[in-house]
Amino acid sequence: QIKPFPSKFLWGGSTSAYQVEGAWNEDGKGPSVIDMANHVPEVTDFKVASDHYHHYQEDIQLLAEMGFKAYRFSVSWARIYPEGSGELNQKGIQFYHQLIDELLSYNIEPILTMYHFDLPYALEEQGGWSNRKTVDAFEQYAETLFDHFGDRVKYWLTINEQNMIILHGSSIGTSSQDSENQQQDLYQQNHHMLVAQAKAMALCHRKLPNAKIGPAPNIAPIYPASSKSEDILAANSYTNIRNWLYLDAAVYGQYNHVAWAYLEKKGYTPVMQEGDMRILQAGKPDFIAFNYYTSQTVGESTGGDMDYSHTGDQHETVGEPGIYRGSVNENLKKTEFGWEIDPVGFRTVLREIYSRYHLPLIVTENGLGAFDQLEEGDVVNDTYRIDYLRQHIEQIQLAITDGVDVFGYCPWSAIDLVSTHQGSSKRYGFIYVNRDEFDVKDLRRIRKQSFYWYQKVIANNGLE
Ligand code: BGP
Repeated sequence: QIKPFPSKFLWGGSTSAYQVEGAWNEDGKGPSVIDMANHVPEVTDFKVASDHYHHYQEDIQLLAEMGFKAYRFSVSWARIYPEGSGELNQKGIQFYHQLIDELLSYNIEPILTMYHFDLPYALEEQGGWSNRKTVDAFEQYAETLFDHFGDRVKYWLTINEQNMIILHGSSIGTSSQDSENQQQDLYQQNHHMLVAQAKAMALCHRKLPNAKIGPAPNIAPIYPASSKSEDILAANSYTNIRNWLYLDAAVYGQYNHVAWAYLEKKGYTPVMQEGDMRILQAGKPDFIAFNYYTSQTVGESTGGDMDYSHTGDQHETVGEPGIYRGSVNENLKKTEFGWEIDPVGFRTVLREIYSRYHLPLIVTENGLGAFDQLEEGDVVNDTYRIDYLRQHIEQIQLAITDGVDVFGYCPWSAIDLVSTHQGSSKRYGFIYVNRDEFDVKDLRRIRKQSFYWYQKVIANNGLE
């Protein structure tokens, strides 16, 4: 007997500030690392994006029309603190006040990500996350958000995909500035983020007893490339390094021992200040949010060479000489962008996370990037997206039937926005935004087929 979705299930969708808002230098916003990064010339930059900053009312009205119960968005840190810390930008505060009020006027629950890749550039210039002072800046920023929005925002996410920032940081604007020991420096940044996150979680609980807060990593099930014991061991190593390092620190306030042994072996261990472990212990999450797109497959790596193998054109370059190497999973189909599609892996990972941490789960990203076609009469027939989402929603329901506590699903993305790596032709939304890679056109909003389909799913509290 398949269990139904819980009656208060948070059906929604996700975006992030730099990918959707545009208005990159308006109303006092400071530059972020994303704005200042060397941009690939072939794809859209983030200056205008979907211009949600000026269209948010229209956009939220459309989300309400779909029946959204929740909307997960991020606050641009550099809109609140143009210099990263110090002087507050009232216009930035004002914008998010309006956005939150607009959501609440439709009974849409705001789910607020505090930091989604777009570190204020002023902080980066002082060393970014390598500099311990960024922890203090984040704490000040977190407190400001709690003070201004804590009366209306119940669900808080700390850092989006911290594990991806560390494992693939160079493409997200937080690459290491220390050329001598880049990897050690990245794990130093990671440690600072863990401390910052724990402080924010503790502060949230002190200031807002009714609020709930959690981390939002990208979690994938890791498969061994074969049933060979060495491949299984490699998959286990990678799971600990990629997934549990981050969640163990967030939930248990401890470094995962397998990941720590790896850091020691490689000489990457972070320098800690006295009391850091107590800080990690003191800030605990109320739930785990995570993003899921695909699984990963790895086999053993015997080489000490830099043979960096990777999984085709999937966005992860996976490999650690002597430990694991990425491998293609021949059993899975791929998206137009080469990402393997694995709905069953979603159920596996929901089970894995829940059995490991016993905390309620919310999915904060999941979706399909594709080249959508705008047809005559403003039609976007994105049946491939409907298929992808349907298959994943089916697996959530099976996981719920397995006993996993899942309280929300916010696919990526609520509305078309600019992809982190591949411009605005790679679309994820339920709502089409009429723009090209370089021509922003009229930015008109168009309901895709998936919009009408998801509207029914929500109205039905699940699939037919
Ligand atoms: C996640 C990020 C999002 C989003 C998504 C899709 O890693 O949290 O910001 O970009 O991936 O990735 P892409 O835009 O590269 O297709």
